[in-house]
Amino acid sequence: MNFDVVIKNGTVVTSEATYQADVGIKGEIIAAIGQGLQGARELDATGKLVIPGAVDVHVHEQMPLPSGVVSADDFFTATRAAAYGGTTTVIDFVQPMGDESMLAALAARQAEAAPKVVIDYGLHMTIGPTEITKLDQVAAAYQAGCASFKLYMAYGLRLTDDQLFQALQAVKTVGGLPVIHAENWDVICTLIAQNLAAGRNTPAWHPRSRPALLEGEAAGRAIDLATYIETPLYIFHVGCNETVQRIAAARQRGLPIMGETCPQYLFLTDAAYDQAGITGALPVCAPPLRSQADQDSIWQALAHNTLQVVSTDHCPFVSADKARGLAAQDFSQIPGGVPSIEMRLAGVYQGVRRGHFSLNRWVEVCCTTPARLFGLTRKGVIGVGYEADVVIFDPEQSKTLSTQTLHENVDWTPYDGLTLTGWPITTLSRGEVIVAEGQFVAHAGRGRFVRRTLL
Ligand code: DUC
Ligand code: ZN
Repeated sequence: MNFDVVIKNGTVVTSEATYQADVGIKGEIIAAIGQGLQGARELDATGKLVIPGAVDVHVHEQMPLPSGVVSADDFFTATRAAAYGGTTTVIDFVQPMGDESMLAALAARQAEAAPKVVIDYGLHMTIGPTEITKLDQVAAAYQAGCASFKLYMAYGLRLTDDQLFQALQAVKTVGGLPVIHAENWDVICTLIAQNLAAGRNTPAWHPRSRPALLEGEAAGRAIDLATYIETPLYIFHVGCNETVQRIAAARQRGLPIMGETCPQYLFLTDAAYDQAGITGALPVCAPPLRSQADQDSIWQALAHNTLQVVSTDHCPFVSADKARGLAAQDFSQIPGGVPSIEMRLAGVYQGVRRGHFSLNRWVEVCCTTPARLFGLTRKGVIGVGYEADVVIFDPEQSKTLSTQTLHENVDWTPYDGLTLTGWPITTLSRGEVIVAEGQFVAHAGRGRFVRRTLL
């Protein structure tokens, strides 16, 4: 058999095994894995790792905030940066406004994404307070391919406990996966007000207004509601040991509770907020960065499968937008979010280099498990019949992160000066080379919406 593309002489790494083999691709599909394969185009991967395209299940592209500020990376620049970083599928969000139906909001979001996306994408459906009267639409959203539903316990989209309870019931009824932002919003609002009233208005007071203990409390409350309703629950952006402990306790009881962390919690700490001026404002995100002890706990939780996934919560705002919150002398007005979409795969690879976990676990948390949990049934695996989303990863190439070396559409990075060893050099999406030896060679609009269902 002659293949369209063969990746030759590489070390294939899956979530289960590591072995030398060629990967043969026909059209959009992996057609063979074996020795001595030949193809019209051959990519030499000698000395390199050949892994599934990475899956980032938590990104916010061109996301408008109520203040009118919009996150800086749009569907093109974010997915191009993702491709550079070895990510071949992202999942963003739909947020219905007012009395807009879930399906109308989905169609509008797809229309925004379609001309711009470079890689394949899915969408979570948001159930905010205005959707509590629309819970009869959850089935239609699921049928349309939004198999996961975002629930907030913070911000204007915050659901009260009774609303959260109803939303979890509705998602359970259709077999969807609820995903949750867990923080204690009432206490956060009180602490912000108290701190501002006392003149404590700098970014250093951002983490002090969002205590880890109460993030754990909120996660525990959500877990208890999900447990009572008998639905699985996936907890977003876990950055503190308190939430890790809640998830661990639930999993020890055999409950289907899952969690992700993000690179910012693996590489940064809350000391970043103590820096003067804009430097301390840039890394404002929620939940906030935590202590070194929390960071150590998160690496261990990934290693021991208390946390199953690393996503990014990629949501950068340019420094001028961050500066406006600072100028208002109110840390709570600094738009929250950091860029991580490009460095995630290489960042998590440092866990292999540092001895925290194996190559296979790295692939599991970045590629295979996110695909499996979120219904991307043909992605996240190097296997015959799967879509040929494949990355050639150079385990020895070092990259020092900066706005010059990254491709995100934002004028700062929280990882400035961080050197990572191991970097993706070539990325294929459904058999098409979209990044070749570090050069982006694809075009906007080639990505497809993936309709997801959970079996
Ligand atoms: N937290 C952030 O910091 N940004 C985007 C959304 C979120 O939950
Ligand atoms: Zn988010």
